Amino acid sequence: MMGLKIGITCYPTVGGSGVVATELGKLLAERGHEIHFITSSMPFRLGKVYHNVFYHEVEVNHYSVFKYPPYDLALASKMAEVAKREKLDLLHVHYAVPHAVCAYLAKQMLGGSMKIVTTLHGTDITVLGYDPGLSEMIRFGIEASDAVTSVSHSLKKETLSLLKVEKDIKPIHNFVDEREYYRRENISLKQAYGIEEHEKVVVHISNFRGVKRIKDVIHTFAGIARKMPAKLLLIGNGPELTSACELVRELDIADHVLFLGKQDKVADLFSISDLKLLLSEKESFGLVLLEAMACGVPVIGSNIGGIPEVISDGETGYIVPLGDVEQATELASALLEDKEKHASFSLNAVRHVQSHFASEKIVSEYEALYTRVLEEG
Ligand code: GMT
Repeated sequence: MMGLKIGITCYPTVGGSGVVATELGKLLAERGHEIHFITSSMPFRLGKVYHNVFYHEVEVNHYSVFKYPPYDLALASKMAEVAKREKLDLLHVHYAVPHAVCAYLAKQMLGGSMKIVTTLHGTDITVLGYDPGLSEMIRFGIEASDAVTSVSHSLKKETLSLLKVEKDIKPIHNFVDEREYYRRENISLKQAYGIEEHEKVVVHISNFRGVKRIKDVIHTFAGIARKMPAKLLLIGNGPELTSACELVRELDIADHVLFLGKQDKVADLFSISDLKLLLSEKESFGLVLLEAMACGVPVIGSNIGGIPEVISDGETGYIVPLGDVEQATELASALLEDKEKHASFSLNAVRHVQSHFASEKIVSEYEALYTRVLEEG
């Protein structure tokens, strides 16, 4: 395929959508495309220098006439400027609002010929889509895009039924970079955290928003810790962190829970973990499940959103009804106690990621979509 010039806009510093957009940009660059990140700050996963990856910062001026600094207008203007100067073939934006709407504005500023690909990640639909003040705008952003993808079939279904859009939405699952996510031996890290060799390690990573139901994670772990020596790694930061600390104290399991805050090199932490819990009430995909499985960590997730598309129930982990802490505890304990079963789940998890979510496969799907959009003229 001929090298394309692609603009990418995402929220660069937080969350799975920023990770996916950045990783996609890196892998596209490695395949010979020229990538222009148009974002408010440097994408945090960029890692190294690429000769064909550029970063264009969106600067928002704080003029006193504006009560609210106009980020959306600054972004649209930067998109138009970069697209014109660099002769971009298309803009790939992550999130319908505001990014698809800004891209549409940039397109109009350029005379209407630039192509827009929009990827829906979840929060733009499953949270913002329910806000009557925003839903029309989200629908507009979707319809105005030349192609729209969703990170799961479930998100596509929810978008179609909630927003009644007519646009064809193509589900393209998320992926992980296999060069970063693999299991490595790291006994010294375990020791450094004061985790004994015989202790089981349960892990949860999120932005600690209400939708992640951290309390269910803590209650499930408390049940596990009553049955076997175990530690819980809580990784991340967010609004529910304080109440999570309180619950840990109330349940008298403070000696078993390590709050690690935000961490970048999570593959190292997955490599010392035996089980990952993601018991959210909303999750369009659950990228962390993929990251954990790629590192050979079996996962337990709730039966909502895109989670059942990621976990192979009874093979790479388990899917439990939302809020069913008892079932999660029972399945987790049984798996952690059964060495043979755990080893086979661990192997299945790695293989499942390789066969369904390989970066090669997923990036090719995006490339095919770009080609189609550009051929449509
Ligand atoms: O989960 C979050 O709160 C962050 C959010 C984001 O915008 O980064 O994640 C969404 O996109 C991820 C990448 O596609 C998905 O793996 C997450 O499931 C999705 N979050 C929700 O749907 C709540």
